[in-house]
Amino acid sequence: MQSRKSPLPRYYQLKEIMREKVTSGDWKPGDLIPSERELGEQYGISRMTARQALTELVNEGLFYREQGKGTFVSRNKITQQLIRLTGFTEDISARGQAPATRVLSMHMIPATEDLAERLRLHVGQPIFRLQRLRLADNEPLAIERSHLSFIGCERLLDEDLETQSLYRVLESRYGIQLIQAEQELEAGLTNEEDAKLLNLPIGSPALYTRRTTYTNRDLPIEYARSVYCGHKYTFYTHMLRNQ
Ligand code: 16G
Repeated sequence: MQSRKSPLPRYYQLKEIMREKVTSGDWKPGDLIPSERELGEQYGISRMTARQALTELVNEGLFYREQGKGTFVSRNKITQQLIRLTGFTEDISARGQAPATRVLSMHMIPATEDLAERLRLHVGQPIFRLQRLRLADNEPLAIERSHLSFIGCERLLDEDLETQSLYRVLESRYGIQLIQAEQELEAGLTNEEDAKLLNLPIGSPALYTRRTTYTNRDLPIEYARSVYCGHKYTFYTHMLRNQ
């Protein structure tokens, strides 16, 4: 460590050293950071101090942890713009990355009170429920839990939704025009199930979204609840002040 006499706390000094390694390109996105023990030995500090520095940089988003593997330098975040209504496949392809999907489950369920209200249905009406893990360049980014309702939506059970975009299937196969959506964003921490699917430690920062998408007849067609890895996503919006 540079100086024992420095008035700055030692974990803070280590944080700045590590930050500098990232800024200078010494440590690159995706690189494994030395362990607490290694940092402790290298800088003559305790493991606790090293842990505090690492944890703070994880919380700031500069590093992320992978369950059982260690701490890594974060990659540039994926930006989802919140201006045009686009789907996951379009967003990821627009970045030059390869989108992929793992269908975790799909089945018909009866509308609960909450879903019935969101999709303007009666309680008990059939809903197509689709749970997907979404990946970019083979890295898990999000879990999307979609609920769809339209006449004949049970035919979606026969679609291959691992290789096809849902928005494309709706538009080109079913002639459904997607016009607008409402979306809410909330910060949270991953629970055990989501952390496992996203390959993160339990309690990692995540962005929770709820999106309702409407057709040309202003009817809600999809209500999706999604979880995005906090360290991999930025949401972008552009605002105009009323003139
Ligand atoms: C987005 C939507 C999701 C939709 C998906 C379609 C959110 C919260 N979710 O990720 O509702 O199902 O795009 O993507 O933004 P796809 O066309 O690639 O299947």
